[in-house]
Amino acid sequence: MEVFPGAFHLPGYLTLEEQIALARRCGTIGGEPAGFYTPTVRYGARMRLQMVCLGLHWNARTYKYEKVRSDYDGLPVQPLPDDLKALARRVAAETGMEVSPDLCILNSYTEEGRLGLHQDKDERAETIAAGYPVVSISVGDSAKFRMGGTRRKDPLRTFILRSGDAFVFGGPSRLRYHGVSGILPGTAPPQLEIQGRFNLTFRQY
Ligand code: MD6
Ligand code: FE
Repeated sequence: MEVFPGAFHLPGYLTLEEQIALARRCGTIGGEPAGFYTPTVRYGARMRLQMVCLGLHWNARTYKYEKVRSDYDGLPVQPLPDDLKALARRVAAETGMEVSPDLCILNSYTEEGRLGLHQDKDERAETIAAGYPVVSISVGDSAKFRMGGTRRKDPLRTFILRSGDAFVFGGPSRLRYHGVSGILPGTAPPQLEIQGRFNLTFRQY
């Protein structure tokens, strides 16, 4: 369903089996040596989530992408697996959009997790101008996801992102402010056997 021009919420995109497999996968990726860590942003604040990037690393101090985690441990970033790339392409195609993702940011939230209001604007200017979408997939606990306009002060709408939901935002919505204002504890399907929430955002650099 199109929630803003170029922004689509696809509830229940993944089957329960796919959610189980993806949740496991996220745990495995996060447990690798170049796995989950808590980023510290420019002004010294620790983010209220754990992150691991695939394909290209997002440096929380410079807001730039790089091949090694120079703001944390210097380890080379893990590659972005082809099947995950293909999954993101399929989601985008479902909304009539096209994207060739070369990186993914995987976030892990506990029940206290949050993500402040932000724009995704650290990809190449050409990519953003062309409106290539960011494709988001969530598994685990539900999240309160807020989305506004292209100015921080614009009014916000809240969407509940549940396990298996996809969210795509591109075209004229590519630079809308958005964030996660809270996690709804204990809402993950029990078959996932996880607490908390994983969110993957696939992007084209
Ligand atoms: C999250 N997602 O859902 C954080 N960004 O945990 C994002 O910040 C995000 O969902 C760009 C596009 C889709 C998203
Ligand atoms: Fe974002």
